[in-house]
Amino acid sequence: MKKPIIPGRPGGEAPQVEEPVEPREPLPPKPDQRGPDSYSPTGQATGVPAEFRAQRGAYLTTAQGLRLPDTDHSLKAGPRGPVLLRDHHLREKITHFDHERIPERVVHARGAAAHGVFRGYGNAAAITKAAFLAKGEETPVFVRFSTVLGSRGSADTVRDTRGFATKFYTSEGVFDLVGNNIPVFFIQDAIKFPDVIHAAKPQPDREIPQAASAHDTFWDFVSLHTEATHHTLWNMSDRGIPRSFRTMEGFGVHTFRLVNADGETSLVKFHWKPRAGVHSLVWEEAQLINGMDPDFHRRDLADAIEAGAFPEWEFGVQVFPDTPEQTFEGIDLLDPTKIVPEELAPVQPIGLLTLNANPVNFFAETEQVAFHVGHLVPGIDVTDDPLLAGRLFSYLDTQITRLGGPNFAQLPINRTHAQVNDLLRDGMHQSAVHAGVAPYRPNSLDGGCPFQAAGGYVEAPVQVAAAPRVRAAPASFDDHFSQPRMFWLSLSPVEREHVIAAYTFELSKVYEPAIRERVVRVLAGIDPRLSAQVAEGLGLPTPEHPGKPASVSASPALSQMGGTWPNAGRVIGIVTGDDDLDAVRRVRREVFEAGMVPLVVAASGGVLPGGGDPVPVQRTFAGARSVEFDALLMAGAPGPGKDARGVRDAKAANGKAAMVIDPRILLMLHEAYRHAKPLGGWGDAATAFDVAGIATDAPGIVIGSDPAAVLGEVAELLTRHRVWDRFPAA
Ligand code: HDE
Repeated sequence: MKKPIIPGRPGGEAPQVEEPVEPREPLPPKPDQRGPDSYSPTGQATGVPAEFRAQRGAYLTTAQGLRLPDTDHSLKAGPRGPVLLRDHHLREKITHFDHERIPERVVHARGAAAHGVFRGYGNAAAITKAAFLAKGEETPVFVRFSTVLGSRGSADTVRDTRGFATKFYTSEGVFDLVGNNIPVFFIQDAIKFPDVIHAAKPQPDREIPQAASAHDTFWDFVSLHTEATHHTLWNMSDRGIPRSFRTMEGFGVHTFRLVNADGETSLVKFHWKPRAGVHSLVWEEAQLINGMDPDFHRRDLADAIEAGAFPEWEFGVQVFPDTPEQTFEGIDLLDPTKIVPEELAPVQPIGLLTLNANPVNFFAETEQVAFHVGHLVPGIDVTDDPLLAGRLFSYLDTQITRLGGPNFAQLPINRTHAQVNDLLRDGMHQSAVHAGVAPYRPNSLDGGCPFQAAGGYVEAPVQVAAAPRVRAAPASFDDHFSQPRMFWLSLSPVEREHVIAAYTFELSKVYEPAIRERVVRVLAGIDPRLSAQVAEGLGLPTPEHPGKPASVSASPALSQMGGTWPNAGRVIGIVTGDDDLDAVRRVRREVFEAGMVPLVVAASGGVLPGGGDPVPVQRTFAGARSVEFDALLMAGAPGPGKDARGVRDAKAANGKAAMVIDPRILLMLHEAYRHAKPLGGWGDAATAFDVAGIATDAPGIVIGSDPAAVLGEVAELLTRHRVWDRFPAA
């Protein structure tokens, strides 16, 4: 078995208490980390080992490599004297620091990324000639997940759409699939993008709220602009608060056009299907996490990779014939507010993505990576989706401001692994050293090079309709309600309750009654029960339904509930007093062996007393909160810790004179119970549940005498993600 790891170690080796003074080379990256592969700006593999691209040598230098004996004092006229302008080191250090920031992304500013590998299954040859999809072909990838609305430092578990952008470094050039975890979009035409984003971002006067759609301008816009109804409904569903990046689906959203070796075309929609299943937080949990651990998703991704629970997704396509109408079963494939139900066009898996390394440097990689929907490879082409058209312009343009010039493709994380001979020259931060005298075509002075490639990328020669020039959309884009209704009908009763609660919460934050009323009217177009329940929560009259709700069938594939999935990488809290530590040691080992992460929670830190393996305490009663765990195991009934005093820790102030169980642990049990998490225990654990007022025969509570059996049942419950039958829908 692999040596078990509690993820989160900050450096390459554990430091000593004393400051190190013996000069030595920089430490290598941690074993879970990998930088971009070593390529020149012109796509030549350099073979330079990763460590040679980072800082080198044991001694402090300037940027010019000049060794420095002192970086703690500026150069002065005497120890108290004025600082001298000639201090080159001071000026270099401060000037560089002054320019360390670059503009954050205008949307998707908050993100986290990982390296990985994509393996083609080889079954897509009939529809595309893309080389990276060939059987067994392995392509390095870099994947960045993001929220849309928040600034770079905003919290991870806000209600929002998530970005899912993949850079494939293929042998034919870079292919970027810049998708989301929601398969539809707010708008049908890119010209509306500034409108929807201005409405959803913090309001321009007070710049609040941060990273949240629960405010007047967002709801004002989406209620007047009803093509946003479908996407908004997905955001208000559990999809808006994913448990983890690892448990999100990904979607290309637009319809793309694939081309095979014979030049035949088909239309497709791209999907990422997570091996771990699609799972979400519950709203109260998401809100608590935003305070307790605003880096929750980022940490979860890095920890899972460090612990060896590599996140995986199957890459899949829904395939449609490329007909002149570009519709499938009456669904307009150019309308990005529509999906094609998987029951009508199954998702066919064509490859596997595995994320297996964390970046070495956030700024160099995650911040500087530049995706672009126009980064295509032979065999993959775009369609006339008007939303996609605007993106083809925007992604190139935005990098010029964000990354300071037109040479961003030369940044190490963006370098292609295919040879580059592009006739683009000069510009800010040029890092290729171009030779020759004829950067133009045709030329004879450079021997005619570069030559146009006969087998190179050709846009599919699709017939463009002869049509008058208009600012208009096709009539089929006017249907804004049938698919939201399909989504609503596809959700399980518990998921529908979550949707009702989400709309009610968000609208309760809207100041203007007219906007609330307008939204509730829009909801009536989806479903009368939805609008009536939200209206009730807001104290508004039940709106009239504008007509009969669209007659549509459910698409069961849209529900997140009802299956079982692997529980690898899930986090189990083992709460212990000081009794039966052998059982704690054994269970901790078994959690590791089951591929999950055990975190021991005890009254105070350090290492658990007694013989056997040294078991470090990862969380104290004061420091832990239920939201860090997917399930809790109670090793007995821990009495109050020494710091269980309201003056020290407000969580301990429960107002009761006699404390039998530590009040922080009772709070933890209450929260985990409310959040439908599996709970288990042995020894005296039943007492803890009794004191917490939790019935031990409630669904998802496992009490037994054999810790291994309790763990087994809890692990089994985790394969269904949560104990949804604890709170059944009416
Ligand atoms: Fe984006 N989007 N977008 N978007 N988008 C950006 O590009 C834009 C849209 C998506 O991790 C920006 O480099 C326009 C749909 C992701 O770096 C910018 C329109 C989908 C990311 C931009 C859309 C996306 C971005 C900001 C309407 C899902 C993060 C910084 C036509 C299919 C990529 C940047 C990363 C980022 C423009 C709509 C996904 C400004 C104009 C639809 C995942 O170029």
